[in-house]
Amino acid sequence: MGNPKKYLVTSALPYANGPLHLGHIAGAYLPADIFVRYLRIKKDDVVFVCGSDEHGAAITIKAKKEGTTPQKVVDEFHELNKLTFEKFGISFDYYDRTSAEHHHKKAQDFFTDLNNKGVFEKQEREQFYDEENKQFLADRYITGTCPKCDYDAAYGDQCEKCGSSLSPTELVNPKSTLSGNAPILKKTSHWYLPMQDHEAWLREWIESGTLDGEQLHNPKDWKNHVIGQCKSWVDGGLQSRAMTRDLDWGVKVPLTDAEGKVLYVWLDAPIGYISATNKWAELNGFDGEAMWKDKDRELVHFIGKDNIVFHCIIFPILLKLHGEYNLPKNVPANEFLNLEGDKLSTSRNWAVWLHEYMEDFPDKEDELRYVLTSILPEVKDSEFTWKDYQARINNELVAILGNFVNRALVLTHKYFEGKVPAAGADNKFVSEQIQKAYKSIDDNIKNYTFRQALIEAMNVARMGNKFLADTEPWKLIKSDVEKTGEILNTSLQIVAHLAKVIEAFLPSTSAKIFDFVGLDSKTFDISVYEALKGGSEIKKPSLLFAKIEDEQVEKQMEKLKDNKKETSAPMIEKEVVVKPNMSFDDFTRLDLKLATIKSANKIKKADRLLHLKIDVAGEFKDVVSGIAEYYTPENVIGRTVLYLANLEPRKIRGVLSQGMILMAENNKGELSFMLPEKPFESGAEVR
Ligand code: B3M
Ligand code: ZN
Repeated sequence: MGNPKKYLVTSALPYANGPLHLGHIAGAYLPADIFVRYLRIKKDDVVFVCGSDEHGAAITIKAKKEGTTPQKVVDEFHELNKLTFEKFGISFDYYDRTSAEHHHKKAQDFFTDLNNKGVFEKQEREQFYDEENKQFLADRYITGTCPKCDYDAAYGDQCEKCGSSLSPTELVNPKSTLSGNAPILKKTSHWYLPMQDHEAWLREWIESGTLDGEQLHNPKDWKNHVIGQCKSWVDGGLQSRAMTRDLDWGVKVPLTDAEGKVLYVWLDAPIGYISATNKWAELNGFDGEAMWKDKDRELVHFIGKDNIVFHCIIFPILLKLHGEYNLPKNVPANEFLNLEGDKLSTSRNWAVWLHEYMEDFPDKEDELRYVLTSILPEVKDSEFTWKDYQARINNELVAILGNFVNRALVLTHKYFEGKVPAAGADNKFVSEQIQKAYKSIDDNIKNYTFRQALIEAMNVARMGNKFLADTEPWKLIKSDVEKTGEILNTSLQIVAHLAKVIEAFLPSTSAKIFDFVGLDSKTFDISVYEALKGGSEIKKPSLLFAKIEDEQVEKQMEKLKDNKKETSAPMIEKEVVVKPNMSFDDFTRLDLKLATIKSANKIKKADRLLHLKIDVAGEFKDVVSGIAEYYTPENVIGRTVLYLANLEPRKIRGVLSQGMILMAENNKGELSFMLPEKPFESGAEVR
């Protein structure tokens, strides 16, 4: 097995502003988990850390939108995501959170260290500012059209479509996500990282894997699309980038002349990897800092492609400037996972949420791990569909893996009372195939080609099925019991090794099979073909997988469609219904009253409109109201309603509409009247 190798593996810290969907899982978590589980099986020395990213505009915008505090948002989603990862079997050694005090301290120390080294330039520059909200607009507070790919919902620091790293002033048609207004420019001071000073060594490190004459990695081991992205940024010229922000949520800049400023979230979050390692180390009696500095420990970042610039350019610059810390040995970023023919989108709710999956399909985490691993977007975008989910489970997990294990075990019970029959001589081919499978799984996992690794593992089950089909022990039993026993012995050895080859991919299933055959995965020796000795007992198996029925996937597809929000431009400001404050004086200008609907009539050729006559303390008014899709005239006559009396009168379809009936509208666009809690006379004031 060789000397244990040392690894430090990270998965991107998910923003604690929402739940996890399958795109996240296929990007940065499942591949990392397979990799780590596999290294642990090989008895390598590996530490696997992650945590919630709890700072930045992703969080504060969400809090504003929900009318709550950033702390409440991160508390909710940190807990939910941590639990969901656990249920799904993502085996982090430590799941941290960046709001933790130890992280704030680490991030501040890191910043102070760099600042003392003089690496930042404090500069006063003009930045976008929302006058209505009195706030500087960085990162997700500003959107506009990406100057590189024309995507119309690029953020101020990054375009998530093409991955470009941007500064707000590069956006075409910039708009504040708070007010929707075009921003103005206003001066503010920040600490800038002159990234352009680092182009030369970055280019060398990316293209040849060398730094200061030392070979740190082989660029051939990196994915082409990762190197391609990095090269094009460096070739395009790097720019100085602000490492601080004018915000009140985040890690405070530890300087006296930095009142009201926090660290840029993309400075703070990657340092979270170090904080998490240190916390884990502290709890387990190790030295986390030493691990980050140990030249023999390989640092591997699993991320989605939209995070490449931060992990391959910005964080390496910071690590190198800090000194001593290792640079990543590899950053095997994945591309994007699409869903049922469309891009995954949180704002349009076009996603399969992992916590909902775990509720709808309890204990079926291995089924999802299998399907996702089979379609990981390793080198190009890929697609999840419920039909494919069903087909892969029914045709592969049930028909191949489950079927083989079940047949081998059931036949052993039927013919040999559940005892492993004696081995024959002729199993060289099978034993060679098993060793070949171990070898190619090893090659593929180390190459981050997990899809192929899983195919190689499943080939062991395929071989088992073919072996049974070729030898037909259910027929042979009638004429040759001894030979039948030998066939089942071979089949059971395949079952045992099958448990091992699938272990990193399907941990629960692997554990079940090990339990059936009475072996311990921890002491299992892959080099020994005869894993099961003749005469040893095996358990009666239960079924490993159940078929997924049509109704189950139809239900999921309906759920997706029902929950989909139609928005023409999937921009964040569609979600952000945050209106600027108004003065009390402004509020008192609203003349709000209760009114009673006396008559209602449809308006010709206007499907949405009703012409209402309302009684306001004995006075009759005409109002044209857009409620006809939800209410018939009969349904509204006699209702008491909330009425805005002093809206400028307006002629609508020939009727002079005097004011407006106020309705509540939910996010599906459904309407509801707002009725007084007790019967009140019309004309009562609403304040
Ligand atoms: N939270 C971005 C994301 O969730 C960010 C990753 C941080 S990794 C240090 O896509
Ligand atoms: Zn772009």
